[in-house]
Amino acid sequence: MRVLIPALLLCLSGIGSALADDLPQPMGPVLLTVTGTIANTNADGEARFDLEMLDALPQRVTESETPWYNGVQSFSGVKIEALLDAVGADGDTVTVTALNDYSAQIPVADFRDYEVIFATRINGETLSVRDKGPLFVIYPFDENPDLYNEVYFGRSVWQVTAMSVE
Ligand SMILES: Nc1nc2c(c(=O)[nH]1)N[C@H]1C(S)=C(S)[C@@H](COP(=O)(O)O)O[C@H]1N2
Ligand SMILES: [Mo]
Repeated sequence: MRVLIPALLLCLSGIGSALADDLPQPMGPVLLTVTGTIANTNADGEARFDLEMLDALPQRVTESETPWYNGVQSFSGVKIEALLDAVGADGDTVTVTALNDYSAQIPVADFRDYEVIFATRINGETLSVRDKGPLFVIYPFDENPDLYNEVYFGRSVWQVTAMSVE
């Protein structure tokens, strides 16, 4: 018994921290707020990210033609699948919402299948709001030409500020 109880407590606290982890606090301007079925937060039921926190997660570069810019551009940013892992997301769909209140529902499978990013930069420069930033959902169209259609253009939300997990 004397051994069992501490062992049990240790075990329970291990489970607790596996389920819910506090994220660090953003120090700079908050670019993205994540809500919904997430386990890891840094505010009341929300996970808020500044640029530094987004940059600390796994990144990738997508060189692609898009309907929004002339010719091939180099987009870089955080892998959305990694971001969902960081917040402990549990859901099949996300709703991504923009500054202009446009929103799109996106199946979570897309993020894994195509390594979709929230682009934070175009050709190494941070995306300004007038350049459809600060965050832009970018699919790797040139690697997957089948994606070059209205379905995926509609999921390519620019000026993203929020995402909820359902
Ligand atoms: N922020 C934001 N992103 C958006 C939209 C929008 O209205 N606002 N429209 C979506 C749709 S339906 C399409 S087809 C493309 C169109 O982009 P465009 O208006 O720049 O041509 O962007 C997508 N992303
Ligand atoms: Mo569209």
